[in-house]
Amino acid sequence: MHSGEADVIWIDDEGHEVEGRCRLARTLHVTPVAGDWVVVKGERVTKVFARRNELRRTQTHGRPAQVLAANIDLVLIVVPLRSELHHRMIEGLTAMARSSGAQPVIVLSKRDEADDEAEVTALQARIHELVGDVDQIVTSAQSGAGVAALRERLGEGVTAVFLGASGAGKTSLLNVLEGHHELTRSLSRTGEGRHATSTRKLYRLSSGGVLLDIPGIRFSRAVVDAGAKQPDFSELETLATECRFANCGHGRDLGCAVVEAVNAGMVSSELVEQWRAYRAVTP
Ligand SMILES: Nc1nc2c(ncn2[C@@H]2O[C@H](COP(=O)(O)OP(=O)(O)OP(=O)(O)O)[C@@H](O)[C@H]2O)c(=O)[nH]1
Ligand SMILES: [Mg+2]
Ligand SMILES: [Zn+2]
Repeated sequence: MHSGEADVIWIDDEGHEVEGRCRLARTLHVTPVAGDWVVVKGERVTKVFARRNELRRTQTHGRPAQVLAANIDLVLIVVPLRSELHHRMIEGLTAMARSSGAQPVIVLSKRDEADDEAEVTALQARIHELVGDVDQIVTSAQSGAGVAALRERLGEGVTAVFLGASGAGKTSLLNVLEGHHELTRSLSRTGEGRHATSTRKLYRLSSGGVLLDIPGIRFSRAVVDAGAKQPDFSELETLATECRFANCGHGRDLGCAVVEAVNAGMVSSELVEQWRAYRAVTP
């Protein structure tokens, strides 16, 4: 999705599925998001159909919630087996799915990195404590474990979205589901790395479903420590009121007061990262 444009998939007169980028008609009052159904006339998106549901990320300061995706049936929350458990994120993403009316499913990834079945069972029990009765699927993109079970959930007419931290293995799972070769992240020595998936992408799966691959949320350690006290963000929140756009992402947006303050050395970029991570998981 780009500003003023949308990538649209449609069926042409011969019954073939085609994909193209369309400009948005000026008269549109809703900006389409991934998962929207639209009307295209003369290569312009002229209408966005009413949404069955919206996956929303709440923003602070009474700003409108950011709609991540629409018409979602299944929210696949990808949690790698061998990492510290991101409690807040798992709870936050599950709550986000539930409040939209979509069904959350926890997808434990990288099963091959666990020592034994006991480790897997223990993690599943901890997740159950956190979020209660949510289906859990144990998978490995490397060994292919659990991929068939995942595919089964992605049948005809199902629209699903992958959510989870950057590096959790979302794109890798998509690749084994479909035999694609989308770019996956390679870990740097520090384990930090970058987002491999930089934009939301929608894939039509051979199993009949549709899967959205959304880039992961980067989590800094301080944020995810269970019970860690939330840092003081008041200065940032004040700065943010001066950004040119109300829905500023404080990244590459024009006229961003937060980025200006970071560039001027007045605010640490680490604090901004933490703040973003907090906002991303606070439903
Ligand atoms: N051992 C093991 N490594 C995996 C598995 N799946 C993914 N990885 C590795 O984990 C890293 C991150 O995988 P990605 O699929 O790019 O993660 P992502 O969730 O798409 O990350 P973003 O696009 O940044 O949100 C890569 O180095 C993968 O090779 C797995 O099942 N087992
Ligand atoms: Mg990815
Ligand atoms: Zn900003």
